[in-house]
Amino acid sequence: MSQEFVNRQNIQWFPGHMTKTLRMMEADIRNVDAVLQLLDARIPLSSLNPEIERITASKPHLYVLNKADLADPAITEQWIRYFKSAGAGCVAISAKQKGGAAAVKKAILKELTELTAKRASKGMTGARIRVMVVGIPNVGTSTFINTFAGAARAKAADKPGVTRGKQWVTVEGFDLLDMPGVLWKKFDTLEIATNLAFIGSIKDDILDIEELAMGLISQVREIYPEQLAARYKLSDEEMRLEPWPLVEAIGRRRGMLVSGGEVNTERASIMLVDEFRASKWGRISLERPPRRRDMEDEDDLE
Ligand SMILES: Nc1nc2c(ncn2[C@@H]2O[C@H](COP(=O)(O)OP(=O)(O)OP(=O)(O)O)[C@@H](O)[C@H]2O)c(=O)[nH]1
Ligand SMILES: [Mg+2]
Repeated sequence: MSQEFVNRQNIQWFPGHMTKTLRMMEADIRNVDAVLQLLDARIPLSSLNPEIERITASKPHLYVLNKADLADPAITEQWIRYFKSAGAGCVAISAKQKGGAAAVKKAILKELTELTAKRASKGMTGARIRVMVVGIPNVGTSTFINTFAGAARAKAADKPGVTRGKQWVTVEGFDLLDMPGVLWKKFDTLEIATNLAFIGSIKDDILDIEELAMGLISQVREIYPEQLAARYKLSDEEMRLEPWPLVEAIGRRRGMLVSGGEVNTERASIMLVDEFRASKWGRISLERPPRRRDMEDEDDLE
């Protein structure tokens, strides 16, 4: 199937302010002790920004698989093993829940034991730990900072591009630097681009919502057929429909008709994408870890 919605050359998913953000990160990286890179637990590798990796490589680094409440828990476990086996610090959280912030705090302190010991030996016990919090648009950095701080200190909302400038938030023992979400210029594969579009990190108004919905149901039908069928009460026959008639069938079932009895496919598509993002289809991971040679032996033991 053609996935034209992100494949067009003229799509501006890398607007000018993102270049500015990357420059800001380059300048501020010197002033922090560690980096928290938030990834979306549903698409950990597709949401891993290679530009952020490059800029932050010199600092202790922790990967936070956020929105774990929306992802398939069994797959998230596999991802944690995947990152850890590569020697990277990794925790899975839901930034909206207090427990997530506590888990990250513990992991940062573990990552920085050397630094805190060094500071203590110099009598610098009061020095706060400075952490840059980064990620792709809409991944939840501002929400995370608010939960960590126990108060709404950074603006957060259900769309990409909410944070525009950087903002320091001081919390007991920590200075957290909230950064605008940022993408990168050229996605290696179309799959990365579509995954980012599905979870809402690329502005919807530059995407074709009907193509987006068709792409999403096609992909989820492959990996979680029961969940899709259950949500829209689809028969076996309907589950075998091409994506377009399938969107029509779902829209008709929901009574989304225009005069003349045709299905309002735009409305149906918006509903489908919204319901997926609100996890009405259940907990879904769109990406699975690639198999690593060093992990295969471990799997055999299970
Ligand atoms: N279900 C769920 N939703 C979350 C979680 N973290 C954040 N969100 C929601 O995701 C949306 C985006 O959150 P923000 O904190 O504004 O994201 P951001 O990374 O700061 O985004 P930009 O500033 O736009 O780059 C909001 O609607 C949050 O409520 C999570 O762990 N689980
Ligand atoms: Mg933000």
